[in-house]
This record gives sequence, C-alpha cells and structure tokens, in this order.
Amino acid sequence: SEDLQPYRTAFHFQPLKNWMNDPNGPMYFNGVYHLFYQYNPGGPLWGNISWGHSISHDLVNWFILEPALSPKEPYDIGGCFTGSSTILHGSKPIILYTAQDADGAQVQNLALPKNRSDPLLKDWIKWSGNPVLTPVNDINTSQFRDPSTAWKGPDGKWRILIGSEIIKGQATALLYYSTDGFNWTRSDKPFKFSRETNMWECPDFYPVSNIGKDGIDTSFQGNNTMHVLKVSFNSHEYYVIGMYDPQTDQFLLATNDFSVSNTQLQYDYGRFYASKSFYDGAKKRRVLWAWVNEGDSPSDAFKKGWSGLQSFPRSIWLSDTRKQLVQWPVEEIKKLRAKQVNMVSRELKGGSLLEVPGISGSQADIEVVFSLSNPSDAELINSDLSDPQHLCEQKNVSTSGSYGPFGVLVFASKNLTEQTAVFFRVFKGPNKFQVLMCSDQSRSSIAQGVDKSTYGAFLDLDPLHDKISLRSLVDHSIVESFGGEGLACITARVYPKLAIHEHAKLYVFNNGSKSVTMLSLNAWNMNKAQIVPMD
Ligand code: DQQ
Repeated sequence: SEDLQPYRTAFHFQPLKNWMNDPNGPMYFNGVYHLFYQYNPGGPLWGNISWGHSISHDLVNWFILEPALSPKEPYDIGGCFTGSSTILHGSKPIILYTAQDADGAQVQNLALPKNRSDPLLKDWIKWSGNPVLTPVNDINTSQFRDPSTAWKGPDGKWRILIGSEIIKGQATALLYYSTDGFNWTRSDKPFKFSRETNMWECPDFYPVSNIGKDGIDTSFQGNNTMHVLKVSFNSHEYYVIGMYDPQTDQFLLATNDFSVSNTQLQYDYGRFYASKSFYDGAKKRRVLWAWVNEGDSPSDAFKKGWSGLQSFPRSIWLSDTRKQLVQWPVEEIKKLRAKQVNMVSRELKGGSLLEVPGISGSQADIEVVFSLSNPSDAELINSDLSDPQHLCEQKNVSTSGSYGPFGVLVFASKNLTEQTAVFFRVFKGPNKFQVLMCSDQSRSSIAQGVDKSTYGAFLDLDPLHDKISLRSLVDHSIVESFGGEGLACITARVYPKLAIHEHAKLYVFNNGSKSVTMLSLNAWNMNKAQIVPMD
C-alpha cells in the first residue's frame, strides 16, 4: 500500500521493483521513445546487470517491456553494462554496450533489433561478431567502458568515444572509427585526456546550436554549432564546450578544462550521474536523462524492494552566453499538472513564511520568481571563487543574511520539524554579484542513517537586471530544482518520516534581513504518470 512505500515516485521513472542505475541507449525511433537502463532483475542492489527496457509516446507515461539484454554469453556473462544506441543511416538502430566477459575483462558488444518493423523493438539479438572490441595493448581490462552514440564525419566514417584510463592517472576518452558501425578501429590519438581527474565513465559528445534552443542530430555537420563533451567522474557530470573539427577530430575548448572543482561546469550540482542525451527529431530537441541514486542504506533498499530513479527528462541547449548549457524539464510534464495555485506579486519582508495552500509538498511542480530592489546592499564575500557547496553548508536555511536565504520549503511537516529548503542568497564579490542557489537537506528527515548532504551552485545572473527564478519538481523522495530558468540544476534525494503524502506542505519564505519581491508563484499538484508493464 501507499503508506509502506512513501518514497516511490509519481512521475520520475522507476521500474516496478529492483535495482536500476544508468540510463542506456535512449532514442526516438519510428514514433517511439526508448529508454533502456542498467537493471538487476533479481533484487534491489547492483548485480546481474541487464538492460531494462521501457517505451513511451510522450516521455511521461511508460510501458515496461522485458529486459532487452541479459548476461548470457561468454562475452557478457559478467553483466551487460552501459552503452548507447545509434540509428545508422536514419533507419537501422544498433546498440553498443560494455560487458564483463567470462574472464572479468571489459569488452564492447553490439546488438540489433530482431525485427526492425516491430514498433516497440521488443527483441534484441546480440551480433554474431561479438565481442566487437577487447582491451588490447595498453588498455586496462577493468577500465574500458561506456561507448557513446556514434556520429558520422565528412569522410563517411562513424566515430565513437569509450571511457578509459590508459596511463595510470590519465583519464581518457578513446576514439574509434568504423565504416559500417560493426567493425571498429582505434584512432592513434585519444580524443581527449586529463591528468586532473579520475577515470571517465559514460562520455557523451554532441553538437549544440549557437542560434537558439533547437537540438541537433549527433552527426550534424554545418555552421553555427559548438560541441559538448560530457564525462562522468567523482559522482558528477562534468562538461566542456568547444569547437570540433570533424576533418581532424580536434576539439578546441572554449570553456575551462575538466577539473574536480565545484565551480567547474556540471549538469547538476546534486545527485545526478551517468547521464546520456539523445536527439529527438520529432520535437527538434536534445533530451537528457540521468541516474539519480539513493541516499538511504542497503537495508532500506531491501525494505523498499527497489533502488534508483531516472531524472525527469530535460531539454538541453546552449545558453545565449555560449559559456554554459541550459536545462529544462521537457514540456510534456505539463500533461500531469492538476490543481493550480497562483500567488500574485507581493513583498516578502525579512522573516516571512507563507504556506502555499492546497499544494502538496510531496508531489508538485513549483515555479517562483523573485527580484531584489537594491542588490548593492548584498553581503560581501571576499572571493569570486568560493566553493558554492561549501557556502551552502556554512550558511544553512536558518542563517539569516541580507539578501537571502529566500526560496521554498518542500517536504515540510507540521511545525517544520522536517523541511527541505531550496533557496538563494545574493553576495557582492570583488568583481561581480554572486547568486548562490542551495538545496539544503540537513533537516529533510528525522531518520538517522540517510544522506542529508547540502548542495550548492552559482547562477550566472546579474541581480541588478535579472529576475531570480526557481522551478522545483517535488516527487516523494526527490526534488529536482532549476535555478535561473535552467542555468543551474540541483537534484536531491530525501526520506522524510513525517512529511509524507498529505502531511507534506509547501511554503515560500524569506529569512534574510532585506525584503525581496516575489513577482509570481505558480504551483501545481501533479497527477501520477502511468508506468506499467506492457499487457
Ligand atoms: N555503471 C555501469 C558502467 C558505468 C557505470 C555499470 C557508471 O558501465 O561505467 O553498471 O555508473
């Protein structure tokens, strides 16, 4: 019953039970969205890794099919790990996936639909030529994984990236070429490497338009584009933006190179890992998925019978500044919006706390917009390079500043014993204003033994001219927040004991000494998505 499962989500994808991690091979093909994922059919912890498979017509409601790939052959018996799909010549989908073979080595394999005219692509056949790539020469057998979606160059050859660590301490994205998508040879130069980080998992490489929000096909060649390289390490999704030359396969960075800094560009500054994007030709957009793992314990996993969520799919595009990406929940989410509450513009004096009546604090979509009358009254910080997560930890929701903290309390119980606070603070640094966004989970649950880390990010906004907006998707044990219309995202997991179901309230607050203007607040209770087995 509901009460035994207060943490199951209403509109964030999860299987009916068991373990799920990375999204795999997402694609749009013949009118159908496919989502595959690392899945353990046998239990709520990682193991027996298979490719779960679900399909959708709207990225909101899903039919769960039988797993597409299961570890059975000598070349994948240790688990069918992460991989990507590519639609060759616009009509022939293939999957490239990593597996652990009978000797425990990581190899790359290929699978294709048994019947391409089955609209659901239910059955997948492993290619007779598997394994496609084995860890030969200088490649470490335990560090060779996660092939990317292939893109085609002007020479007609397909290219993929694979995460590796060739020389100890040197994270590498290996580059491979193929004329047919089946037979691959390694480039004599790695695509990119770094000595600053741990090994790279799940590389993703794609073009973004520098003239608007439309997504572009991974193989697109033409003007007005930049390229994004994303890699996964240190439990986060780091990316760089640059100019890619498909003639030489050189990638010239226009942003800082990869580092472990909390100010380095990241898709999300909370819990969000092993992401994958795909081009959705139906709506001309690039869509991003990521695994949002649990912050509770393995024994909690057995109690719940499941572990792991997918983020709500996001559209992703290059910001006007061309210095970062912008992300926003796909528009289809609006289908689930039910009762709406709207609050008109008002001043929120220091110390304000306002309940948003009639809106659930555990299953809602919330949009709120603030502005400041006189940002030059903001508190000073003495460096523009402070660590945002550290600032949010130091100055939690109860620490009053001048501008901020102001924002929302979600998953708030009676008397606010439990509360998850998503808020802003504005500072004056030596050279510019700093708008800090925090997701403070420190009081999210009276339970012990669940993670309550606080997360933080800076928003590239100028509070003299820009409004400060927040969108939060609240869904039972997850809050996914978008600051500055998607300039910075923070996803957190929470496990309240009191603030569950109808006991969870929503508030807007200002705990700074200065007044802020709340220009608008729109919140919706959300209906439950249909996520059901097929037949
Ligand atoms: N998860 C997969 C690997 C990948 C890692 C195994 C990232 O292929 O590197 O489940 O979370």
